Amino acid sequence: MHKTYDVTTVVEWMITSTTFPLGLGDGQFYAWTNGLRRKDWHDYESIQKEALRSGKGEHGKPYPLTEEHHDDSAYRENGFNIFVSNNIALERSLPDIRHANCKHKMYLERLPNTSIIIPFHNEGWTSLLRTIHSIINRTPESLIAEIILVDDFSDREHLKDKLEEYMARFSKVRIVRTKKREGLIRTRLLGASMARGEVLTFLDSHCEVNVNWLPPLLNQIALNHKTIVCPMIDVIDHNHFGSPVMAGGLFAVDRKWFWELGGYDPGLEIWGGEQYEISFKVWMCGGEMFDVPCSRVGHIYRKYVPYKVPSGTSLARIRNVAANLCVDSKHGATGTELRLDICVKDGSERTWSHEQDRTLFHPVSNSCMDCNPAEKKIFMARCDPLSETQQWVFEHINMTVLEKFNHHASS
Ligand code: UD2
Ligand code: MN
Repeated sequence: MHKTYDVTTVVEWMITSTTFPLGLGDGQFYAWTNGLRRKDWHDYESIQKEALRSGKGEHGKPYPLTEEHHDDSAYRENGFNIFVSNNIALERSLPDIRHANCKHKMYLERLPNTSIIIPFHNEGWTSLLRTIHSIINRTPESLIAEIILVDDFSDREHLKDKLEEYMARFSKVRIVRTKKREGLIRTRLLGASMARGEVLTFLDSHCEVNVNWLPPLLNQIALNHKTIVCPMIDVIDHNHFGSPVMAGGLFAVDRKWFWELGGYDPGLEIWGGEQYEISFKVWMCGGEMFDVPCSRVGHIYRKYVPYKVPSGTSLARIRNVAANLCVDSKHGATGTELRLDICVKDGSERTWSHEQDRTLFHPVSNSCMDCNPAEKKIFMARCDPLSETQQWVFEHINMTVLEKFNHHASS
C-alpha cells in the first residue's frame, strides 16, 4: 500500500521545509496552498543594497558614544539620545534577526492593503523621519494604502511646516492634526477614522521596521479577518541605538472589524490601558490574537517619559462605556453565553453602569463574569469577592516604570 499526497500537501511541505532548494534570486517564487497562490514577498534588490551600507549605527550596531554625547541634555526632549539619532543615517540598515525559517516563508499573493497610522506628540525630527524611511524602504508599495501621521498637538517647530515640506516627497504620507492635546488613544482613533486602507496598522513614532515585516501581519488577517496581529518588538537602545530583542503595543487589525469592536474607548486618557481594553473585546467577540515572530519592528524604549500629562487625567482606567459596547448575556441550556453588544440605555438588564471601570460584573443581577480555566470558558456566576476566577488582575505591573513616568511627567 502506498499513500497518495495531493499536490497542495506536497507544496506545503516543500515550502515549510528548511531544506527546500530555493534559488529565488528575483523574489518571484510562487506556491499554492488550498487553491490560494502564495509568493515570496522579499525585496531582494533592497536587501542587497542594505548589505553594502557602512557607517556609524549601520546594521543596527551601537553608536560609539563619547562622554559628552552621553550628557542628560541629549535625552531631555525625547527620553532617548537625540544626538545619536541625528548622527546615524535615516535609511540605516538593520540586521535580519528573524528566525532562519522566516527567510523562506511565503505569504498569500493577494493581501489586503493597509493604512499605517502613527500618532506623535513632540517626536524628535530624526526619530520620526527614520520611522517613515524604514517603512518606505522595507514595505511593498502595493500594500501601503497610505501612511497617516497624526500630530497630537505638538508644539515643536520642526513638526509644523518643515514636516509638511519634507513629507511632500512621499505621495502616500498624509498629515492630520488634533485640535487639542488628546493623548495617544484618541489620536490613534482620529487616524483610524480617516483611514481608507483595508487594514489598520498602528506604529509608534520612533520605530524602525525590519525586513519583510508587513506581509506576515496582513497574511494572518487575510486568513481570518477577526484577528489582531502583533509583530515582535525589538528594543532599540535609548543610549546608542543598537538593537537586540523584546515585546508590546504595535499591531495590525482589519479596519471594519476594528470599528465593529467599537474602536478604542475614547474615554481613555493620554497613555496606557488601551491594550487591555481592546484585548477584552477581541476575546469576547470571538476574535484571535497573534504574535507573529517573522514580523519584527524595532522600537525605542525611552529612558523616561519626556512629555507632560495634563493634570487630572487618569492613566489606567479601563472602561467600555464610551465605545457603547456592553457585555450581554444569554441564558440557555448549556449555561450563560456572553457576547458584546450595543449598550441599551438606562434601567435595562443589559446596561453597564459608568462606575464599572475595570470590575466586569453585571450591575443588575449581581452576576459576575467567571471563567473555567481548564475549559477556557467564560460564564456568569453570582459575584463572589473571594473567588479567584472572577478577579481581573493586572499582571506584571512595572512600578519602576510607573514611578519614573509619574516623576518625569510632573516635573
Ligand atoms: C507603549 C506602547 C504604545 C502604547 C503605550 C500604552 C509599544 C512599542 N509602545 O508605550 O504603543 O500601547 O504603551 O498606551 O508597545 N503619543 C501621543 N500623544 C500623547 C502621548 C503619546 O500621540 O499624549 C504618541 C507617541 O508619540 C508615540 C505613541 O503615542 O508615537 C506611544 O507613546 P510612547 O511612545 O510615549 O509610549 P510607549 O512606547 O512607552
Ligand atoms: Mn513608544
